[in-house]
Amino acid sequence: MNKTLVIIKPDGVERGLVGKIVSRFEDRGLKIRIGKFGTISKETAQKHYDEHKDKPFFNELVNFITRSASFVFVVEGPEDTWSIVRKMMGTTNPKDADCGTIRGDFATEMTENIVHGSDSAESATREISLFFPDFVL
Ligand code: 3AN
Repeated sequence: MNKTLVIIKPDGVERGLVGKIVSRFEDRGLKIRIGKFGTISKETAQKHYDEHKDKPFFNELVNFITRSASFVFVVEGPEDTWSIVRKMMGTTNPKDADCGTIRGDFATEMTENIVHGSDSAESATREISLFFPDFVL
């Protein structure tokens, strides 16, 4: 089995979408393996978004994801589960996201795009270790 990390970001939690979003993954046949609610620390957010540290929107990104509680969880499924989850999320910019995807159904703004999902098998391993260091992959 194969695992990936998903974050329902502060906008998704604030809008009460956690149950609906988790249900989509479960309805698809994916399993929720471990999860936690809480406000992500600045330090963890900076590590998580390290690849964007030189981008002009980096501070906005860190401030947004640390503004209130997120629901961070590990999803398990078949090979390349990260890719299944990414398709279910829709494109990064919700304006372009297809209807039927999470972003296409629940979001319109790039800055408030509801969910994060690891974008490769390597990212999934790195991000699961960052948020769940005691979780055995
Ligand atoms: P994704 O969340 O689809 O993996 P990434 O990793 O490219 O997308 O970007 C991480 C986050 O950074 C996005 N969720 C989005 O909120 C923000 N972001 C990406 N590109 C831009 C941009 N050009 N302007 C503002 N925010 C951006």
